[in-house]
Amino acid sequence: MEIEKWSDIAPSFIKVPITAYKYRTLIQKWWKKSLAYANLGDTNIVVLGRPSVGKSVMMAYLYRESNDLSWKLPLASKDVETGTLTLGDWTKLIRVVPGQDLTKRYKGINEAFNQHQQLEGVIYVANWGYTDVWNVTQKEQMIENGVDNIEKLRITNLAGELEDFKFICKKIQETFAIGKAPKWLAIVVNKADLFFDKNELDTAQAYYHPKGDSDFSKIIQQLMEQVGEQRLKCACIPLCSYEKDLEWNGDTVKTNLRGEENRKALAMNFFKIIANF
Ligand SMILES: Nc1nc2c(ncn2[C@@H]2O[C@H](COP(=O)(O)OP(=O)(O)OP(=O)(O)O)[C@@H](O)[C@H]2O)c(=O)[nH]1
Ligand SMILES: [Mg+2]
Repeated sequence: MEIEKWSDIAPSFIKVPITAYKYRTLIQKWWKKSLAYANLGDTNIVVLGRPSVGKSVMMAYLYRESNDLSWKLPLASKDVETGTLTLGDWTKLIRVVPGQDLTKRYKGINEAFNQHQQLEGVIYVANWGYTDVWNVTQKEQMIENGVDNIEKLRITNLAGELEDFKFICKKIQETFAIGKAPKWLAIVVNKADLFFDKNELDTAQAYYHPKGDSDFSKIIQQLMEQVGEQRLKCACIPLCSYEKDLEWNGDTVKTNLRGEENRKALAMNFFKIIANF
């Protein structure tokens, strides 16, 4: 379903201006509903990904909470975070599974995939290797072990992401065997502000593309072969939830989104794809 080049989504790179308001009404309909009943309900959409890839910040952005002046960046999540999003006449219950706390992580994954009856979609958050490490001691250890610049950090993160994604795909595959399968899988490639360059965006797209030939693409293809391509829709989507430089051992990658309209275009593209699954 996804044909657009990532660099064609953002106004900065395209020659003909897109209809900026094309999806306006669609966006207006997304909001966070009262959490009053949320903790009781079954998960419709589960958000997964390694620690610090930006899951909580992404949800705050999609809920438009992060626009609030009093909003602060969250710390590492200690528990599953529940929210709801409404689009038109449907409301979806979304649960974000924390990356760091292994017990809570496995519990969250197990609940969404094995216990709940209403799982429709899986959002796997990735970020092209631009992941910082929450734990200071772990960070120092990595630097000591030679991961001393951002390029090396990216390589380490991408390897970790492959393993993590493989594990999640195995879980998804198992849901098909027990008749609780989700209908779609979205790979959100977050922190696009750190690789917001025409070539790098398109290189990242090729890497995460369901039909590509990267190691990541191959994991998706293997899953599709196992479950049947018609039974699980899949797309990868670039996003920026928050603009921030990435600093690692004195090496810095600057946030470079070149204007708020690019961020909006990415968000609109996200909503368009999710709404059409
Ligand atoms: N440049 C940039 N940084 C981001 C973006 N989104 C998140 N970050 C950074 O990534 C950090 C981690 O984001 P979180 O959303 O807390 O990460 P998480 O995936 O929820 O991590 P866990 O709670 O450990 O599972 C934030 O504190 C920001 O510094 C983004 O779109 N761009
Ligand atoms: Mg979190």
